[in-house]
Amino acid sequence: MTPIHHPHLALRATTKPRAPRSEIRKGSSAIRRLLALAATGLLVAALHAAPKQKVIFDCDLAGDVDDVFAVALLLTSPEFEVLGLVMDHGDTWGRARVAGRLFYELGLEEKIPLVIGRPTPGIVGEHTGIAGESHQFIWGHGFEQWKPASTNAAQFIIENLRKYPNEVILFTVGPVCNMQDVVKQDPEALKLAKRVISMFGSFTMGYGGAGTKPEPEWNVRADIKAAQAFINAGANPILHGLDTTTMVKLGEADRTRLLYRNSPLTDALCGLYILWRYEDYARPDPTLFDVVPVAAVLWPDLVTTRPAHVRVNDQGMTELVEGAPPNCEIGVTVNKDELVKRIMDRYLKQNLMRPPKP
Ligand SMILES: [Ca+2]
Repeated sequence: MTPIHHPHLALRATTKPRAPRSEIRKGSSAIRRLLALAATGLLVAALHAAPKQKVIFDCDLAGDVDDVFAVALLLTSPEFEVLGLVMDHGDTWGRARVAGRLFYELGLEEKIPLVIGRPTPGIVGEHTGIAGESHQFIWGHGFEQWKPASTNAAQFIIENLRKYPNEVILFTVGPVCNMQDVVKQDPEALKLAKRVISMFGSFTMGYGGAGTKPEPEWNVRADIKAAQAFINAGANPILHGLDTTTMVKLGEADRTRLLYRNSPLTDALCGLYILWRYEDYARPDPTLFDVVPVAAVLWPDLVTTRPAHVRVNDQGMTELVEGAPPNCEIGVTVNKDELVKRIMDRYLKQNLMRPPKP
């Protein structure tokens, strides 16, 4: 909101009573300015009163560490009404236990449904048996004060998209096994989302960033058949692939700030981060892939996208078919430094906690 101590207004306040004509004209311009400010204030108030954006967040929490940073951004953003947090891919029950503890620590377990998707192997179609635990699962070991929603993931997503047509943003930031189930059960459902926005694909660069070749991105590679069903569902998703995510890192200075903040949310982020560091592939500065789709909704000025036609081939490559009618939008650029600055503000300035017992 525009500050009350606007320098021009302060100047007018000191104007002498017997003002010459030019000063009177300036005075009327000050009134106009005041009216404009009042109108701005009304606009800001109207924006605050606007209904929250309904979202469903489908993720593979406790796999890579970026999911929990994305969930933290969702939970610290008053712009959103989270209809449900949905677990996808691998050991979905183990993931849900981690999410359940996070909700409990923040006092959210009665407020946001925790929905469990179909458990799967690590790489669907290649591995057999359900995927094993990651080190972050330790954070949920022995924690039983959580309860999943009574519906399965596909039912939950279909029911909410049909209940609120064109109102819900559906985020997917894991392999899209649940989306495949949605498409099978109700081929029209995804089209009822206001927008489907995903961390998905690799269009002009690989995990190494600019100058590296596109490669099969994990959310595609982990279940290629599901990825093909998803991209062919006619939902016109926005896809933030490696091109706008792989360069978004959380450096040491920011991790130290999270550590010193010492709130339930930041402690959870730090605890899960340090468990994640035991993974073979983990490096000190985590890549915040999954944060980008959420940040792109909060702050559209930080990203650019363009229409594209994407085809998922049988090796998990997301190929751009130039000249074909668009079936999605893809992320093109991201302002990574400003994005990290803004998400850090959200993480540090929140005070989410369990309400004390009466
Ligand atoms: Ca993920």
